[in-house]
Amino acid sequence: MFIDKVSISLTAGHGGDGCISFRREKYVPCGGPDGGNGGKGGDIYFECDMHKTTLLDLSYTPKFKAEDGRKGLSNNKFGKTGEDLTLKIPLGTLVFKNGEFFADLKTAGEKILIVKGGKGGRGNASFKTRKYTVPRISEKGAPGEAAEVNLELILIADVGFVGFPNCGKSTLLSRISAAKPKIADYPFTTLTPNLGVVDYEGKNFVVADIPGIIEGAHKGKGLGFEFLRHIRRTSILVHIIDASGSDGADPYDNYKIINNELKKYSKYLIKKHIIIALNKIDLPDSQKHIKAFKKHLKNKKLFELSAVTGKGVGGLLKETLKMLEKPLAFNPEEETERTSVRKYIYKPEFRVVIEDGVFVVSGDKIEMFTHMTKFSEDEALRRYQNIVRKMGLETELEKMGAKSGDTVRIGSFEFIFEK
Ligand SMILES: Nc1nc2c(ncn2[C@@H]2O[C@H](COP(=O)(O)OP(=O)(O)OP(=O)(O)O)[C@@H](O)[C@H]2O)c(=O)[nH]1
Ligand SMILES: [Mg+2]
Repeated sequence: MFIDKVSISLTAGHGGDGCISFRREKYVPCGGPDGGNGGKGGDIYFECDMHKTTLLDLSYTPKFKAEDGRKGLSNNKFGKTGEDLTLKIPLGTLVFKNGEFFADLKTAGEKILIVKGGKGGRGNASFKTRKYTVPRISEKGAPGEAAEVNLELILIADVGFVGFPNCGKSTLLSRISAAKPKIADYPFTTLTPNLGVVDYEGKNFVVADIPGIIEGAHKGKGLGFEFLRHIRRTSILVHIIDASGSDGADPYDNYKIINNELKKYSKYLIKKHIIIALNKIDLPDSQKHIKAFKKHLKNKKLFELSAVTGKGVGGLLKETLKMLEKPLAFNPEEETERTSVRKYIYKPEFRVVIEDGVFVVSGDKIEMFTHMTKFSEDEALRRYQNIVRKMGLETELEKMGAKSGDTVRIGSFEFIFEK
C-alpha cells in the first residue's frame, strides 16, 4: 500500500542515573568516591533507504522510543548507553519536527538525528575535587528529547506521466520499464503512483506514473490532486493523450483541460519540459483526431505512438533523454524546498508566573537541572539551592511577592518557599 503522509511521535532514551559509592578495599580504610555516571539515552535517526517507496510501515506504529541509558555503578562503572533507533524512510521524504520544516532527505544512505537521548547523570566520582574529596552527591539522568514528527513523501523521479484517466499512462510505463502497474479499460485504474526505471541506450531515468487527472483536479476532484505533488520534483512531464478519442471527447479539448489543471495546481509545473505524446495510434479513429490536433498546435513537436504495439515509443524515449540533458530555467526543487528561517529568540534563564497562588517557574536550563537533581541526597539539595540562588531565582520570587510557606513549582516538582 502506498502511504505518503504519516504523523508519529518520537521519544529519545532517558539518561541513566549517576551512582554514589565509595571504594571498599581490604586495608584501605577510607576509599575515595567511585560512583560511575549513568549512560546516555539512545538517539532516534531517520535514514534514507532506496528500497523503500512508501511510509506504510511507519504508519503502523504511531509512537517510537529509543532505549534508556542504564544506571552508573560502583567501581567507576559507567552505565550502558541506550541503543539508538534508526527508522528507514524512502528517498524524497520531507521531515517536519513539531510543525516546522526540519529536513528533506533525498540521498540514499543519508542519516539525520531527529531526537537526542538524555545525558546520563554524573556519579559521585565526577564531583570529586582536591578540596571536595568525599562527595555524597550524584545526578539523575536527563530526559530524552521528544517530538511530534510529520513525514511527507514526494517521489523522486525524472519524468512524470500526466493525462486523463484511461489514456494509457500505465500501459506505457509497463512497456518501457520493469514496473508492473495495473492496467484496465476503465478510468482510475491507477490509484497510487507507480515508479519505473527506464534503461534506454545505456542511460537510466525514473518515471512516475500518477493517477489520471480530470477537470477540477486542482480543487480536489478525482484523485489527481492528491498525487500531483509527486510530479513536482520531475524536470520533464510527458503529457499523454488518447488520440483515438475512445472516451468520446475531442483529444485537443482533453489536452487543454489537463494543461489548465497543471497551471492551476502550480505555476512551476508548466515551466517544466513538456513532451506531448499522442497515444493509441493503432486504433482506427486516431489519424483523424491527430490531423485536427496538429492544426491547433502547429509549432509544437508531437510524438505519435502506441503503447500497445510499441510503435513510436523509441522516438519518445530519445526525446526524453535529450530533454534530460537540457537544464530547466528554474530549479524544480524550488517549490519543494522549505527552508525555515531560524529566528534568534532571547530566552531568559527562567521565567516566573503566578498561577492560582502557585509560583510557576519555567526555563529549559532550570527545569533540566531540577529534573536531574536527587533531592533525597543532602549534598545534592545544597548544591541545587546554591546554584538556583546564583541564577537569581530567590530574588525574583521575593520580587514577585513570594513569602515563606508559598508553593513554587518547577517542571513537575513542587517546593515550599522559605526565605
Ligand atoms: N489500442 C490501444 N489501447 C491502449 C493503448 N494504450 C493503452 N491502451 C488501453 O487503454 C486502457 C487504459 O490503459 P491504462 O494504461 O490503464 O491507462 P491509464 O492512463 O494508466 O489509466 P488510469 O490509471 O485510469 O489513469 C487499457 O485497456 C489499455 O489496454 C494503445 O496504445 N493502444
Ligand atoms: Mg494507470
